[in-house]
Amino acid sequence: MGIQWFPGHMHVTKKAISERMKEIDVVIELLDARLPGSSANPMLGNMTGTRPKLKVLNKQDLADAERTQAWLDWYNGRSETQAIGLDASEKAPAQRLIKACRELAPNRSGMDKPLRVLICGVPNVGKSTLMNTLVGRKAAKTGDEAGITRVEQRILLASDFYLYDTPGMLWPKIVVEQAGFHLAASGAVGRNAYDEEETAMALLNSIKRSYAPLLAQRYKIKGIDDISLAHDDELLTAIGKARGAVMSGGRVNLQKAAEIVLNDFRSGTLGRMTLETPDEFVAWELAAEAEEARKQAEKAARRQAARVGTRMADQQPSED
Ligand SMILES: Nc1nc2c(ncn2[C@@H]2O[C@H](COP(=O)(O)OP(=O)(O)OP(=O)(O)O)[C@@H](O)[C@H]2O)c(=O)[nH]1
Ligand SMILES: [Mg+2]
Repeated sequence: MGIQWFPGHMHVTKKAISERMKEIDVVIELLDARLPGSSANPMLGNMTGTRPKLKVLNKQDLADAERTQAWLDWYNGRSETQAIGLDASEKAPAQRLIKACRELAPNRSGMDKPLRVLICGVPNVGKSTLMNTLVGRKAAKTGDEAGITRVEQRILLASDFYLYDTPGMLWPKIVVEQAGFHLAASGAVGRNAYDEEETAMALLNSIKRSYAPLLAQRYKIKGIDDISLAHDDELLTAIGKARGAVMSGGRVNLQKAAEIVLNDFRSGTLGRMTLETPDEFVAWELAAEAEEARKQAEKAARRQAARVGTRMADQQPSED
């Protein structure tokens, strides 16, 4: 079933955003540039309707620059979206964002028709940090943890420019299994909703495909000839050994090894990397949809068989 996290407060946020949408002119969806497919909310299209949308690939400083460009080209190649890359703490690029918003709703300006922009995105992606950079002061609370912002907050950027910061939100069913792991690895999922060993292994699986040399460099792994072909548990064990995460008796402490890998990825210590390409993500989505359709068909067939069974039982002559 993969990782799922849609606690009650996200349900409340979803309702609040849908309600607020009536008076919003532009929607900014902040994506994590290290996982631009996995961090895109599939419900957002329905929630925002025809409003202009801007996808912002944030935490660009932690992502692979070449892949960020590939994702920007991919999003910008679709008629319904516009995308730009950003590092939420940098002032100058943030100004580009303000300009882009104004261009998306040129009819909104002046105090009687202020431009109203809503910022949304998965937990911990940097929404409040971006708000603070845009207004030039610490107006919203930030923190390296999912679920810092609890209620919507409106900030005046100028007398005719309102910004709404919203609490981080995921969606009720994450159908792409890799997306759940990538989100958890990035810090977008509450700590009790995922297993760290399993997530670290899934993360290593994504990293080793494209960034095996960075793993070799960071962990000085011994005993594995080709990291890109290693099994995920073998890799995690080797990392644990290399980093001294060993218990009495010599067994590797996989939990500790997993924490090391997750922390190194989150902080950027492992190097700049992007876990997915547009082509990979589209293929995962198609595979997940096909699997979902197969399950639904199986369920329908089971229901049909049960109905036929009941009908036949009803038609049997009674024994007495
Ligand atoms: N490296 C890097 N870190 C960032 C960037 N933007 C935000 N962060 C960090 O990411 C963490 C989360 O930032 P917040 O602004 O609190 O994220 P949020 O999206 O408001 O999170 P919630 O309110 O929990 O949904 C903080 O530790 C920030 O310092 C960025 O562009 N680059
Ligand atoms: Mg926040």
